[in-house]
Amino acid sequence: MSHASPPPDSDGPQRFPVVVVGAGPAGLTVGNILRAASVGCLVLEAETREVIERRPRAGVIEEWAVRGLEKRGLARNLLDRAELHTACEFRFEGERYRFPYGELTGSHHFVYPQPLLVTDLVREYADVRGGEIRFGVRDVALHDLDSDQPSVSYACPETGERRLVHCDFVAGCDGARGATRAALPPERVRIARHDYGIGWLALLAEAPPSADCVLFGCHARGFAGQMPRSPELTRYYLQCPPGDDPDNWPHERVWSELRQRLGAAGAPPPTEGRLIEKRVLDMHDYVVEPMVHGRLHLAGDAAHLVAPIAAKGMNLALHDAFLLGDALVARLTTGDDSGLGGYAEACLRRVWDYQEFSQWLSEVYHGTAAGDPFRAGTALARLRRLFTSPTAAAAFAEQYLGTAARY
Ligand code: RFL
Repeated sequence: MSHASPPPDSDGPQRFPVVVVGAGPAGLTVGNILRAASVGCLVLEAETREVIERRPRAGVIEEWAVRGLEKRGLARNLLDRAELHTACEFRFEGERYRFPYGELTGSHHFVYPQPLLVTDLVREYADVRGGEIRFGVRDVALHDLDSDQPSVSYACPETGERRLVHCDFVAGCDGARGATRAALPPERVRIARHDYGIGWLALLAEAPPSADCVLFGCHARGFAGQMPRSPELTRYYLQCPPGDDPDNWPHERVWSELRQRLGAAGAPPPTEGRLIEKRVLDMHDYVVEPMVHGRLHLAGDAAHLVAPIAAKGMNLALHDAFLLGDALVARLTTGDDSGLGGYAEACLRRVWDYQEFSQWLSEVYHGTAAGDPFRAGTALARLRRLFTSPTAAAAFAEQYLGTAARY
């Protein structure tokens, strides 16, 4: 079996040991791990390179994930430029409560915008490690996944002609709206889904953060969050009805709600700035089980979505990618199948743990605004417990940072 990438050939069928569908954090990390072991790999991406390098999304990366990137030579810029966060602040009942998770766990969060990470990963994959990548592909289709000779076809962006690529394995890393999940036979797949019945208006403001850490405002008007992204850029969230129209949220209304929901004694109000992103996210989670069908292995949002309530999605995507990349290398270089055999189970333990934490945290964030005095009472009890019980605080910190010794 050849592990080298074949020369680009625009016409006839091609062969790569691995085809990765999707150039997000998961797909590019898998690709980089494969290339570091000289395993041939083709990444197929629906968007252009410019689009994937600019798409704003996540920012909070857990320390174990950064160490995983570092171990694979993928964290140089991140370690130079990311901000380290060691605390967050809850605001409720008009007061501010700082939660020093760094002191409780000895671990911290890295704040590094997802587009910068994707830019680093695509440069390393394509320009340094010589990985093949095709941007702008259309209509990706997977074939013969339960044979040992699967293939992937796609429409070429320039000519519209269909191209066929033979491979040994397909990595489905094409996110929540991709094509690979649909290739799982419906009778063999279980999709567990949870809808929160809540929307979040996700905002990016050209303004410095009003505090040096993440803020969670648990308010009777609804949740508000502040996530610093850089000295000039801040992400804000405002709870809103699911399916709300972002046009219902003009500049004045956004800043007025942020001031009220994040307001607390002695706290400076949020610094206003131009809103460069404004979209409504309907909060939902799903988990696809199994994550594997024949020669197809799903990773990241293609396999499981966690609403951004606890900032976990990209971390899970990286966790999957580390396991899948290493397992494919072992299989393709030494014939060792054990990593692939245990892949889904090893991913899903952390996935379900993070899902449960997101649900717990959702009630903390949204319970006070549920219009139900009972839920408001229990949400406030959960919040107060974090600041009165060291045991509860330690457990929260462990879940927030993903530092449990075992999942
Ligand atoms: P991605 O990043 O969606 O990448 C998938 C790639 O596949 C391409 N694609 C296709 N390519 C070929 N053919 C097709 N048919 C294709 N369909 C799609 C897409 O163009 C894309 O390039 O998935 P991946 O790699 O699994 O990574 C997942 C993360 O992006 C996601 O979980 C996070 O962004 C979630 N998330 C956060 N996660 C964190 O860990 N920390 C955070 O602070 C955090 N903040 C967030 C977030 C997600 C957000 N949104 C937009 C839901 C904040 C927000 C607002």
